[in-house]
Amino acid sequence: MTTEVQHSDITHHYLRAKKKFPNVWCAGCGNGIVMGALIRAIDKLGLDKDNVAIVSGIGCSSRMPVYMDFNTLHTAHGRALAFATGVKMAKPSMKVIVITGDGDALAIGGNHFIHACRRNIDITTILVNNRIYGMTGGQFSPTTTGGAIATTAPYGNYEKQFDVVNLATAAGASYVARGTVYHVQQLEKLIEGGITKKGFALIEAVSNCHTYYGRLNREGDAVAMISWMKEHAMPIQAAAKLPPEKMVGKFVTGLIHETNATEFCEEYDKLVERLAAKEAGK
Ligand SMILES: Cc1ncc(C[n+]2csc(CCOP(=O)(O)OP(=O)(O)O)c2C)c(N)n1
Ligand code: SF4
Repeated sequence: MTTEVQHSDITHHYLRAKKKFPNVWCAGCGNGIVMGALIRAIDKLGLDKDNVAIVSGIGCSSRMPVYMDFNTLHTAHGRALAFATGVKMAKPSMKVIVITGDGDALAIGGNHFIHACRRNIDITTILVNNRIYGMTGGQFSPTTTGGAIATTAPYGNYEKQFDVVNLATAAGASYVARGTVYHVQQLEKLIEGGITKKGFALIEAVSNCHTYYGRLNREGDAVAMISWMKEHAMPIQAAAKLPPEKMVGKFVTGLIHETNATEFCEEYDKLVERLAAKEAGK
């Protein structure tokens, strides 16, 4: 933890405040809330800035590493996890954090996503789920709610949506959580847990794109969309006590799945050791 920095200055200490601001996000976008939660989680864990790499693809949420003063890679759309895997393999001691959108991670990057979970590589992924392509003007994504309007679904989206946490759990991730930009302290804690977990960690951050999703679906402005999260999120402990009919229309938040499984970089190191020993005739 930085001792010379006052709590109120924490975010600025970790931002490229003089070079990269003002930011591109619409006023009220959840992306800034997620970025603040990530910064506070990193500060709380006392991580050395030089030992953190933040990687993203392309999208509004994927702009985050541009603003943050760490080792950062703003890569190609959908390819954040492929680049992050390379960073982690080259420097396993580094904390590698991926910021991605629902389109970036689950559409063009869907294959990278499931295989990163399957490999259980020690990367923390924060998937900002605003249920739409924000940056390119509101096209539907793999998490757009069935029936919802998007610029590419003017009569309503007839595709089924992914449940991100179920997908990550089934694919083999070690730590799977869901938070929202309303429940910011919980989100911060979930991110902290993901960073400290050995193996692949997925934190879905339910966020708002009022500019496209909210406007097209008459869900209102940022305040209305974030208030909706307050009304419809149910902590996993409370959800477990409720009958199914009380959960209709609600979604579960918190740490949803955690397991200890072999981690990719460690398995790779063991293989290298084994082959080196064999070559040395041991
Ligand atoms: C290879 C490639 N295909 C498509 C695009 C166009 N593109 C840029 S951002 C984006 C979608 C972003 O949506 P999402 O990942 O959900 O992030 P958000 O903007 O909503 O945060 C697309 C399709 C691109 N930049 N590169
Ligand atoms: S377009 Fe949507 S996701 Fe992008 S900055 Fe604006 S509100 Fe946020």
